[in-house]
Amino acid sequence: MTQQTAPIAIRERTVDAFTREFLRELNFGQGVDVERSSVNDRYLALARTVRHYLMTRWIETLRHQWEHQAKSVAYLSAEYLLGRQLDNALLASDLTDIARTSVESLGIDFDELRDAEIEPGLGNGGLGRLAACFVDSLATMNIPAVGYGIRYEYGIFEQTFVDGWQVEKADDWLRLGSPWEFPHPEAAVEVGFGGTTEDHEVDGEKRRRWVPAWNVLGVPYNYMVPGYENGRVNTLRLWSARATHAFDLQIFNSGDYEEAVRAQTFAENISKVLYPEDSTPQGKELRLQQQYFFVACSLRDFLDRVLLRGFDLHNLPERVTFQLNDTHPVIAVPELMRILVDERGWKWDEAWAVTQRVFAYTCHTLLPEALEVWSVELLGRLLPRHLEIIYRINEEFLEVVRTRWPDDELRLRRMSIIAEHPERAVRMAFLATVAGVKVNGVAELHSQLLRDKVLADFAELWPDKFTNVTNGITPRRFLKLANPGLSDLITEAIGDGWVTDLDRLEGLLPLADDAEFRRRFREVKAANKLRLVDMLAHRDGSTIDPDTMLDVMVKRLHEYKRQMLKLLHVISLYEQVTRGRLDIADVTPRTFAFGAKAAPGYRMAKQIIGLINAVGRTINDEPALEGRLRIVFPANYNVTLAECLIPAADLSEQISLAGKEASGTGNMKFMLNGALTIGTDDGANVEIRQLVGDDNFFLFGLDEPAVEKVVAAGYRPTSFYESIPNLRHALDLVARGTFSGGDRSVFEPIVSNLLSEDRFLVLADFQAYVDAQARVDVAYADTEGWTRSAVINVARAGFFSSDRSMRDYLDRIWHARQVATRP
Ligand code: 8GP
Repeated sequence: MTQQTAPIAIRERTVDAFTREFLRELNFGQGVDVERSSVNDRYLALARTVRHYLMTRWIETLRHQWEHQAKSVAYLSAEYLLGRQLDNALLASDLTDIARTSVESLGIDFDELRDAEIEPGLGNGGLGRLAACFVDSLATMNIPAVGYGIRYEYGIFEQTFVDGWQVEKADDWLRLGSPWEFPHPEAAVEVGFGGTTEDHEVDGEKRRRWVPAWNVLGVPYNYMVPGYENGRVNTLRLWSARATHAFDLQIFNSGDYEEAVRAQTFAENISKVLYPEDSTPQGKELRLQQQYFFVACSLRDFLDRVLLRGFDLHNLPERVTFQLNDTHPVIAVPELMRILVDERGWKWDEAWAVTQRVFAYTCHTLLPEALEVWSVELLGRLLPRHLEIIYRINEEFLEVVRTRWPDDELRLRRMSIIAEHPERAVRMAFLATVAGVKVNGVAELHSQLLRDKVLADFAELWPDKFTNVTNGITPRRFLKLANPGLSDLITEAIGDGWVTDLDRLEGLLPLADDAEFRRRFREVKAANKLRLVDMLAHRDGSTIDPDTMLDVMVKRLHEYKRQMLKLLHVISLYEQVTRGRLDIADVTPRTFAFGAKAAPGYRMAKQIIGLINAVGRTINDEPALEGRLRIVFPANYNVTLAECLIPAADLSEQISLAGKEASGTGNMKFMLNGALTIGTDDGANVEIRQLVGDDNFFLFGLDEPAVEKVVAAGYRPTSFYESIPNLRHALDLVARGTFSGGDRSVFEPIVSNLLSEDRFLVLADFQAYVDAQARVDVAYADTEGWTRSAVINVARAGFFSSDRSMRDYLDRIWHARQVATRP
């Protein structure tokens, strides 16, 4: 090879140089001049300018990675909920001020350009946003890593409300072009589907092979993942599906245009749209296609392009860990076995020994219905060779179980990777557990429940396989970017080291007792509320009163998260005030904010959205409540809205039924931004409360063992309905059609579900919740005490940095090392 040329040096970091570059992009990239450019032209030019500054670092990082061949992390995730890129790229490259001055010197509104970006919503909720925080931390911590996923043409649907009901619109996020992606069609990878398997001979040895019936191409699109001011830019590689042949010219010439492009449409459907499901798998063929498509491309990419030519794959475990983000990528396990055994001619045991050491599995749920299974029929049809391999893995695994527990048929059936009922199906979580070098839950309680319940048999067999890594969030996006006011205040007090070492927030603890600091802390909160008022007015035309307590519940709409519990509390307040049983003067003025998307096929969740909006209309129109109680429910909750809402919040609602929320990460974002939590003993709430102490957290409700007991004893929701008058009155209001123009049928499914089944014990926890809210009111009335608690929350939030999560993954699972990339 000839001597490598150094990448073009980093451009001058001056306003003039930036302006020249920006104008060049506008002129030569967009073909317009400043005067005639649209906002989108300007946004694209700005984004490309910033991109240029990062480019050198990206090339350097890739070169460094290639030269060192250090142990890497390959994060396999079907979702990355990235949020807007421009702000983050500006922050990472420390160009925000230069860019602003430059653009404004041309008479262009900088903030308008920042707002022009359509966020890439390539994820549903917690799981996808976690992946985005993790890649940010990996880059910031100088860890050689690559994120692999799918470039969905349509991300999570755009939520709109029509008469208060959710109506979904396609999220055409690429319609104006994305300046952040780098397509590499020349590096496309071919992936097979369907067909048959057969024996054949290679050098006199019998081997199995797969003869797929059809193929698609995976085209990689690279995205920069800039570390925070550290000169490193990692890569996120998302795959887009294309047909191997654009269309059949002969059929086209014969006039059957639709048929001629059928194969193309069929192939491109694979990466067309993100499944909008959160916490339930959708057993759709297309989804399995998506999963296999992206992991097959990613493995191929890593083995053929990232590794040096001639790399001895026996050493793969020293070179990479493929981290499986939930079960979506688990089909990578039989795929690697297929590559090693069928394509490379390895002995089964040899291949399994390597495979078992390169995968690790993160589980993100506790809901049994969320554990993915694929019917044997479907898997065998789409991936026949993989099914054979899974059978063999299972056979050998069951042998291990049999040896350990002879004559325990029941256990064998419980642990088999293949379920027999209601249909023969592959349990992907079990496959991941058998193949993974480690299995982790995402918060202490969750990991404990995985060990004790969901995967108890496996934990008994392999206790050392199980570990915990509590989730985290990136302080770059969720404090530095989202809350500049608080960031500045913190930096003034303790310096700016917290941005990459969040534990330093502890330094704020003494300031909780400093009246002047608390005053300024409140000033920041008040300013953030005004910013939110502005945003909501612009975005939805809705108004909120910034002088009220902002009480926020934002997350996916799911019964286990219990938006209904909060709503019943609001309805109850309304009922008591309008019936004259409660003096409005005694009610703490509050704005109740909701943000939530429901899976399009989840009827109860959509009903609940309808009810929140209906109650909102009624309450917000009630003159007696003006300035005292108000509901806001901005449509289409996403990362961008979160970045504005969370910094303005006073109270964070984390009220899932104990034992159901694996971790939660919103809870951490609120804490970091100085909101107090009202929450159950669930997920990472447990750890938040341990860190801030009982005085700075509003705990309520049944804990997990108590929930188990109530359920085991035969839970009767009506007993709570009958014995708690305020609960009865609130539910009766809904039942009588108060919020549906007198029509009782509209919300009847909600009422009857709560009274008959109430799977998530809303009624059982109602009184405890109301009591806790009363404690919130008392605490809030003491402004200084409240602020003190808020400061303590921020000061204790260091543990929840995703940098800490990465350190835990490194120590407990990956054993990769940080490497310096700076030349
Ligand atoms: C979510 C969990 O519900 C949430 O508690 C956690 O914070 C987040 O993952 C990140 O760990 N789980 C899912 O989104 C999930 O299970 N999605 C579907 C695959 C089932």
